[in-house]
Amino acid sequence: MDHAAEAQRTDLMTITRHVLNEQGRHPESRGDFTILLSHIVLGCKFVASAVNKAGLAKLIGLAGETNVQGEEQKKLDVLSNEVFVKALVSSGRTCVLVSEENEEAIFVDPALRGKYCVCFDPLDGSSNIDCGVSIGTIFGIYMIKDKDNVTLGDVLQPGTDMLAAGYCMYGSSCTLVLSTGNGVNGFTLDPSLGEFILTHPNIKVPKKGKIYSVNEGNAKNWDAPTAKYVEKCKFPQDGSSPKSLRYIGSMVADIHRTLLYGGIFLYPADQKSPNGKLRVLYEVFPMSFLMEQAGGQAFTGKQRALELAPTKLHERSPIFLGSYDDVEEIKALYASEASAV
Ligand code: FDP
Repeated sequence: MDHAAEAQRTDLMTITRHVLNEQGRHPESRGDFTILLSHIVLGCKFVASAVNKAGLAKLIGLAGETNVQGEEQKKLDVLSNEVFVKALVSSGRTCVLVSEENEEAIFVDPALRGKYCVCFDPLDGSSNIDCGVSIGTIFGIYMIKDKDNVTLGDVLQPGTDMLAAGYCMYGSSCTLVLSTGNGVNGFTLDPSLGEFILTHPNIKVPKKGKIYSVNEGNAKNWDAPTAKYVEKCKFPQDGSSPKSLRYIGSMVADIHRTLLYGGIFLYPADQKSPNGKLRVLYEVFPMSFLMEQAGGQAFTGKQRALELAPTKLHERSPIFLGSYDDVEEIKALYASEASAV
């Protein structure tokens, strides 16, 4: 019997144990973050179970409402949002919440307030729900600046102020990827234990990838650097092989693949959407934080994505993120266009 392998199988690193270990790096910490995270994990487990049962329980389909972006809202979106808002408020550790599904920020009742702010998209990739494609929850966590004067400014902080970010992907397995600012770790839900177990320690995105990921249906409206970059992916002039195209159209799934296999994910600006499509607070920032923590980069076409200073809750931004070298290439194309004008 291989005793070393056996010991590993029986010494399970759950997500709570991992975060408690991380807490050791901050001797002043009193466990508030661990409690907050355990409520997020509960929300993820609930949504994972609802997604698995969706077809059976008739949860898929329209709920007859539209969300703040004017998109059709699905029943699963509504349910997931309710679950996360309740889980976050009841943690007693949050103060301001921003959800993709709520036009206004939620200011937690003072009696239940804690020091954290959470921006989240409870169920991203909703157009994929009805056909069973992977979808996910994305979240970013900040600290309030002044507990006696809580304002919208607490959630309109630049991404560089983020304390932690993560996503949970509801796919062929349920995977939670988390960074608390000290690298990126992936945990897979063991349904028999009901626990997320560390399965992808210290994720590093390959320095250069072989995949590009973009909605090419928008190509006619792209700006010149994006169009040139995608052309280079398909017809490289340096003797390298063309890149493969993979686009799921569900940000969590496309970013998860990019983190593990490398490459680049692009949702650029175009003539129809000058600010791109993806939302800064609960899509661009958390994913950029994770990508940087994994050794990659995230760029808006103008600047490092995490340095954006959002002024509106549901603000959008173009985004290019992934392997370090691949993002360098698109940065160079934007820089040469800027120097040409
Ligand atoms: P969805 O509209 O299905 O909710 O911002 C949401 C998002 O999906 C992302 O998950 C995804 O990356 C992107 O939009 C897909 O947009 P396109 O359909 O325009 O490619």
